[in-house]
Amino acid sequence: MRTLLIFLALLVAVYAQRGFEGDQVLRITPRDEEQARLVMSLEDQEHLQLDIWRSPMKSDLIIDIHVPDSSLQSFKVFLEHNGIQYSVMIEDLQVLIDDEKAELEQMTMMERTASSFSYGKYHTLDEVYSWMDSLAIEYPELVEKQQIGTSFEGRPLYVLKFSTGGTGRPAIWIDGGIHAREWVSPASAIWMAKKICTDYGQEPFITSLLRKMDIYMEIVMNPDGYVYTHTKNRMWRKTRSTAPGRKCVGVDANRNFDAGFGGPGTSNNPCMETYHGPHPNSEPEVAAIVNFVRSHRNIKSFITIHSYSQLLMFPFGYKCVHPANYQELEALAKSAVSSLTSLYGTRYKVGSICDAIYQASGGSIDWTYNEGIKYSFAFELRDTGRYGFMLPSRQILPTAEETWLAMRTIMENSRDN
Ligand code: BHK
Ligand code: ZN
Repeated sequence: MRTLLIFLALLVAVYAQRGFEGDQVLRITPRDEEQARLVMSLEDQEHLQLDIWRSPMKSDLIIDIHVPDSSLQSFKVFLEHNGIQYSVMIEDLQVLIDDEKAELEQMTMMERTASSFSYGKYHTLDEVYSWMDSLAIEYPELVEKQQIGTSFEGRPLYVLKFSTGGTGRPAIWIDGGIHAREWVSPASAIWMAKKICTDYGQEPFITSLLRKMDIYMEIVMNPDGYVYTHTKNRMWRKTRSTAPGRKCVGVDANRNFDAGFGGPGTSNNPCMETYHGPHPNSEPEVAAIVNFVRSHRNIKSFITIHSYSQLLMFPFGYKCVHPANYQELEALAKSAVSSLTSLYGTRYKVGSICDAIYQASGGSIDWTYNEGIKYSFAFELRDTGRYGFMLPSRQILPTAEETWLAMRTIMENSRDN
């Protein structure tokens, strides 16, 4: 009997999804840097299990923080005791997760019979990977799926190559899903991939661009993490790598590149969300990009897609120094964002990573910039915090459409320079 109970308990532990019942996301508005520091210092209190969704930025000190039900009381008491203002942004995180899950599992009759794909919904990794095959079959002259590596857990890392032929053409790189929980990033990249296909031969911009350049899209940069957000913990950010003697799982892939590795804005604690990993490129998902970029040698523009905060950023993040072509990057970013805003009025901020948010080392675009890719950009898509990482699927299409306008501006510019 006892062994049976232990066995059942283990079974539950292995298969259960992490629950977020009663968890809240609070928006904290510190009065000054002192208060912001005080709140941020609580992240080290591991028993509180605080999960920072948005760190204080240069422009405003707002902190969004996911607080588990178990520490909610004491955390609110702490804030009130210290006179720190906050509001509840998400009342019960599990409610949003349940809604999203129900929607994900509900497939319309049309999708089932026509095996078509809903661009306005979130999808599992399996669905994304079979959609890639369908796209390559539907547009054989334009799209090719290539494997650039293997994830820590053994999943293939795929890029879609959009090309009309030629050899050694200059190229544009776009990646999504480096952080697992930022679901609108791969969802938008999927829509953009389809957009490229349907517009080619119809619309002058993309048609002429693809006569000169190739586009590579890695839709899900961190597939292990992505699967984990679907099966175990919706709020997972990092990779899923482990190492002997390491207490916690995963590395922040956007701290693992060789640009100021281990510097400000990273953690050497493997249990933290910004853990930089044991050494640069330790993550196979990062090493795959590094090898790809190095061997391609002719990438003009490298664009990485995150969420959330509505920002368009460029180097540097590991140091607070402006890059040589700062003026040009800033002007280009402003023009890209004004095009984005023209569609639905969504407002973005632009700037170097350090100016726009905070110092953060080991990020992909700092490394690519230092490798000579002068048009290296990072998007933070919708929203500004109402839903954060739980952006409802009804916002996927408008997000993708507006982002595409900014993307076009950047691509056009890197083509002509
Ligand atoms: C983006 C690109 C380069 C450096 C930092 C960032 C901000 C990003 C991060 O890595 O901390 C914030 C984030 O995940 C939410 O998308
Ligand atoms: Zn991110």
